[in-house]
Amino acid sequence: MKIHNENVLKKIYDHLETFGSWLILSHLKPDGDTLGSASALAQFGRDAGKRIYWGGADSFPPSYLYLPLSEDYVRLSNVSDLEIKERYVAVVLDTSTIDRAVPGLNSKGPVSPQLVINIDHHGDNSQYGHLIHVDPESSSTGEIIWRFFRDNKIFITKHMAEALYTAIITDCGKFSYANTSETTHLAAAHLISCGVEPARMNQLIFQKQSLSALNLWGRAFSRATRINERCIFSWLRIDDFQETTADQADTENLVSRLLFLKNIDFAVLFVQEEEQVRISLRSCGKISARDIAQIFGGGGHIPAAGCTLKMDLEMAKYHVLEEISKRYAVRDNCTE
Ligand SMILES: [Mn+2]
Repeated sequence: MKIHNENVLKKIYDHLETFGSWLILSHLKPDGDTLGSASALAQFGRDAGKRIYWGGADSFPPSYLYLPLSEDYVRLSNVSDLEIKERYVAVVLDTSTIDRAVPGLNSKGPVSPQLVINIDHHGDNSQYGHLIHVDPESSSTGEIIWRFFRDNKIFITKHMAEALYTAIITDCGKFSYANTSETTHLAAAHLISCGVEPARMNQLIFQKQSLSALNLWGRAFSRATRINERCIFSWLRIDDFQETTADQADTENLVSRLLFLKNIDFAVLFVQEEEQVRISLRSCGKISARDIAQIFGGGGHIPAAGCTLKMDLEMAKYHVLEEISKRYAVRDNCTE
């Protein structure tokens, strides 16, 4: 289904204009897309004379500190932490469900937002908020914000362009994932015309791995095991992080790297945390990563999804791998 978004983006602009204060929210475990989109929107708001607040439930990942206005980001346990007394709008970016944002958005207290705008590209977005724009055909929320600027004839400065470029290239795997479209490339081309230098951005975003992270990845790679001919999995224990002095953020993109293997179209990474296991799923074949994640209470996109299980590592592996094997068995029986 093709959703016609242009009018919604104009409506969002009109509503934003009526507020003097904006609270921009990024999702839990913030990634390049939610942060890059927020940085670009925050810059636009600030330049338009708005009072800008920017925050999220988790701390700001150090690797994205180059993003403009990152110094304004505040870690929030509740929207009311900021005690914003004036009328304000909350814009939630790249966040599929309200519980991945910041608690308190739905409250009706004196420091609650008057309007909640939900801008996202996750197909399983739960449609929360008063003004909703969900476009699963966009590679990234950054691509949607780029369209928002373009459709509303907003001038994109070099710094805004760098933030949007960050959002787009991190979510489309440098234009390599199935979500990459003609529009993704058009957006990137336009951002380059606004001053983005691709080689410099690549260096800022991707050429920054620490030796600790490299050692951690090495452990995951050395354990990589096939589930069947087309699926592969690996895992990391809490000890691995301690022994390599890597941290949880160092697992970003690791699971996608497992898909580089020949003839592999599904990859799973299990990361043990205190009392739970975080599971990242990636697919470039016919099995939906999101379908598997949803069985275990998670979500995401068809090619990239995740879930968290409150159990030990071995049990988590057992349950998730069994589900994947079942899916492949059913598919193979149907099609071959
Ligand atoms: Mn995204």
